[in-house]
Amino acid sequence: MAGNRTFTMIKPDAVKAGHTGAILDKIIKSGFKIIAMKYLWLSKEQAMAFYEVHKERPFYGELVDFMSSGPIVAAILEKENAFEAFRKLIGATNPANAEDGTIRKMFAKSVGENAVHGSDSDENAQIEGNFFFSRFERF
Ligand code: FUP
Repeated sequence: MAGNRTFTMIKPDAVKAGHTGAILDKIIKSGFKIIAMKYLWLSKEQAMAFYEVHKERPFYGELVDFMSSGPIVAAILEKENAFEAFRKLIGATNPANAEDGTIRKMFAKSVGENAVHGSDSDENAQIEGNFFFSRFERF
């Protein structure tokens, strides 16, 4: 089952720009089922904890500031080979390198403000989903 689930966030840039509905529509039409979802505003401390794996990277401070700059949508998604299928749907980290039709190509502004997050492994999908959702919030 773990291999069939991934975790995503619609980031503050995309929420602010009014793309939440269009992005959710694209996710659902691409065959992902929403297992859990919430709309929330991360504190700086929560963003720091979520991105702790990147704490030595030069962009960590900017990333934390950006991710706590406005509300986001967090969700657990289900589909066969979920994390790989979803990474394909969102496209490259830098939207300049993302393929046509991908979410980042359509909605992202830059490598920092790149509209969506998608887990990069089954293990991280589970860790990240658990960061946001209890078992009573999954359907
Ligand atoms: P991705 O898995 O595609 O989200 O990309 P990474 O795990 O490499 O990076 C995590 C987040 O850090 C990205 F979504 C945006 C941010 N980032 C930057 O701000 N600058 C960079 O050079 C690389 C990543």
